[in-house]
Formats: sequence, structure tokens, C-alpha cells
Amino acid sequence: MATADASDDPDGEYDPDEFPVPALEARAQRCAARLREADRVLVASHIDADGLTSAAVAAAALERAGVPFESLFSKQLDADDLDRIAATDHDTVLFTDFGSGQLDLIARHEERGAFTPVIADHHQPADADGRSPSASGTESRPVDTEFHLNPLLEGVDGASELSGAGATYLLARALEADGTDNRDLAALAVVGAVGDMQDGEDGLSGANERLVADGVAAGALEAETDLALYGRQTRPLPKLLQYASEARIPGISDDEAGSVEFLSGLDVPMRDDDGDWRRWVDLTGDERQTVASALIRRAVASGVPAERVDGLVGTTYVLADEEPGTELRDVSEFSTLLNATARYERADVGLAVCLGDRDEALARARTLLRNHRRNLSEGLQWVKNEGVTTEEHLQWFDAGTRIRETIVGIVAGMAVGAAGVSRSKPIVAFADAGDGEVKVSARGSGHLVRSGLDLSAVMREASRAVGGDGGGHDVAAGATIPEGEREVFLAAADEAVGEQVK
Ligand SMILES: [Mn+2]
Repeated sequence: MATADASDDPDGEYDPDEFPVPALEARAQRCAARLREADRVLVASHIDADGLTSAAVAAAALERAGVPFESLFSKQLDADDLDRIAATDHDTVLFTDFGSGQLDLIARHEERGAFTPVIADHHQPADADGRSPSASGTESRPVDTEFHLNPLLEGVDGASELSGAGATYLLARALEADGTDNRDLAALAVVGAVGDMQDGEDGLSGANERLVADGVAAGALEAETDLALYGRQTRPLPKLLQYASEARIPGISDDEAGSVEFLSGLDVPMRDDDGDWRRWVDLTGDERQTVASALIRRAVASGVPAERVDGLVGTTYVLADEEPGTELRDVSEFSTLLNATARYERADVGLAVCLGDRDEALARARTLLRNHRRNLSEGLQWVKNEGVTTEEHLQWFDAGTRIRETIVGIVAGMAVGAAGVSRSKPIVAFADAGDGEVKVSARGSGHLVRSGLDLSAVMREASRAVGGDGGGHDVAAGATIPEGEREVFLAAADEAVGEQVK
């Protein structure tokens, strides 16, 4: 049995010949061997930044290995999706960034010979009854399939140490033929990990660190200590500071005039020759130092807690081959761009950008991103106006058709900490999904997870109790339930959270 630190390099030295996550090598090799035998592979992937980068890593690796493939995307891989996949004439299906949670459904198709599944995922595997192993409280025995690559099966944390794109990257490394080096694909895997919020203040950790090392060694990625605010590549400086939800500095956060005033008081030219605001990426190293130091002094003087001041500077990742000043250069901005394509049913656009399209697809993605930002801010405003309902162990709101079901989870996460929205209870959001179904998204916190919260189990149990289905991660999970079952679902979820969080 491998342990959680099996991926740690004992002497800390980078060994390019060592498999990036040794605990997962045997599984990766088994999956790769099966894919090499296939005439044609259908790559089925989750629709989000991690799923898109998973598909891109798989596509690049299969192409380099000379294996023909097609790709498709799905929001949650439900029974209907699987029926459609089974109806295609592909005999091998590679599931990326989902599949483990649907093992019970997939196994049924496999048993009747519809296709051979190969799974590269990091979500909680379902057992034969469809329960997640952690939900039963005891070691239940998952149904398994022969070609299953998931960090959780080898004691590596799938929530924080390896994403779907990370698991797919390991598969890509196992697919390398002589003379092929797939380490450049680690850059996309890092975008996926950050898209799944696996990075902390000190950047990525555990198995993900080795992916970073691969990307750096391949020249595709740079890890830097820098100002840890979102938008270093593309945001004009005042907006960078004003929208910095990471820090919350009085007189600067949410304060455009305050941000401009703060910047104007520094001995750094803030506008370029055309009179436009400069961006963080436009500043020299010395200028960045000046701004960062002043910002930290200001935060300390304003009474911002020390840990949040420390958080102003952290490990950031840059895609070395991308144009500076574009969304693609910074992994966080890249992942947001991808989410903006995925949430509006344009996974094809996001995948094309991942695979190198810098013309039409990139322009389309940027338009989708502008639209996404507007929808998020309108959604957040709606939640602030309407407020949430507080139950014993959780809080919730039902957006109906007011917030798109594909972004309601992001809005729920953004709403936490707003007036009337507690940080001490998970938040559950409902939105109409059409066809008589309601989408449920739940968000917790690291603190709640440490107290026992596992939203993946909560969503799965409560949704299955009303004829729906769900799953995800301990800190963020989702479900789909039939219309009219909200109250019963809420009662089950409230009880489940109460049992977990002591
Ligand atoms: Mn994922």
C-alpha cells in the first residue's frame, strides 16, 4: 500500500528518469498499454478547466503516440451520456476528470461489452451500490475496472495533490514512445490543477509539485514568487488592486478611487507612453518590488491580519511559451478563460485554445470570458439582494432561472463572506437545469473539511435519496435532482452535514 507521501522525492532532487508519481506508475502503464492497442479512442471529458486541459493532454499524447481519437465533453456523465457513448462504435473510451464516480454505471456497459473503459480521474470512486467509500464510514469495496488511474486509489490526495489533468498527464508520460517527451504537457496539467483550486499560498503541493518540476525542466513552465493577486497579466494596475478579493485591504479593495490614489502616490510611472494604465506584467522587477512593498506596508498599517498580509506574495506559475500580457501566460487567468468557454457549452473553443489555436478560438474565448464576468457579477448581486436561508447545518439559496446552472456554484463560492452569508456553514445553491431537473452546487471551506465535512458524500447521498445523482470533492460538490424535491433533498443534506461536522 502506497502512502500519501509516496510521491515525495526523498532527496528532493529532480530525476528526469523517475516516473513523476511513482505510486501511480503501474496503473498509468496499464492504461497506456490498453490505449496503444486501441484502433480508435473516444476521449470523454468533464466540462470545466480541469476537464478541458485533461482532454488536451490526452489529445496531444494520443496524437504523438499515433493513436486516432475523437473527443466529447459532458457536464456530469450521467446514465444518458453513457448510453450515448455506448451507442458509438468506439471500443475504447478514455474518461478524463470523471468516470471514477460513475464506475457503477460504466461497469454495466463494460460487462455487456459496449466498450472498454480507461479512466484518468481524481474524484471519489463509487462502489457497486453507487455510494462513495467514505460515505459508508467503513472500508466498503469499490467496484473497479482494470484500467483505472486515480490518485485516491493509491493514497494520494485527489482533492489537493493531483487533478484530472494531472492524472491524465501521468497517462501521457506512460504513453511516451522512444524519443517522445511529453513533459511539456505538464504546463496544461498545472492549469487544470489551479482550475480545480489545488494551489495554496505556497503554490501547488505533493504530487503536483513534481508536475511543476517536469514543466519547468521542459521549459514550458516557470514558477515564481510574485504578488499573489489575480490578473497580473491582463488587468490595468488599479483594477488589479481594486478587485483583489484575496487580500481585502481597506481603502483599496473594492475601491477604484482608493486604488488609483494609492498607486499615484508611489514613485513608479503608472501609465505607458499612450497614457494607458500599465499592468503588473509591464513593470520592471524593481518597480514590482516598490509596489509590493508599499502594498504590504499599507495592509499592515490598515490592520489586515498577518496571515493575509503574508498571502499577498506567493508562488505563481507562468506558461513560458505564451505571449506576456495575455490570459494564456498566467495559469490562473488561463484556467478562468477555459471555464468561460466550458460554462457556455463551448468546450470545443477551450480545447482548441489548449491545443494552440491563437486566432479564431482565442478571440471567441475572450468574448465568452467577458460575458462570463458579467454573468458572475450579476449573479452575485442577485444573491446579495435575495440573501440565503439558514438551516441547522447549512445555508442555501435557489436561483431558479436567475443564475445559469453552470455558474451557480462559482457564484455560491463568491457569496460566502458577503453580508448575511456565513463562513461557518457550507452553502448549497439550486438552479433550474431544464428538462425537469434542478442543479445543486455546494461549497465548503478548508476549515469545515478539517472538521469532517465531505460534500461529495453529502451530495451523493442526499441526491440519490430523491432519485438524483451527485458527487465531487469534499470541499466542493454538485448534484442533479428532479424538480419538486428541493425540500426533501435539503433535509437529507442538512442531516448528513450535521453527522459529519462535529
Ligand atoms: Mn477536476
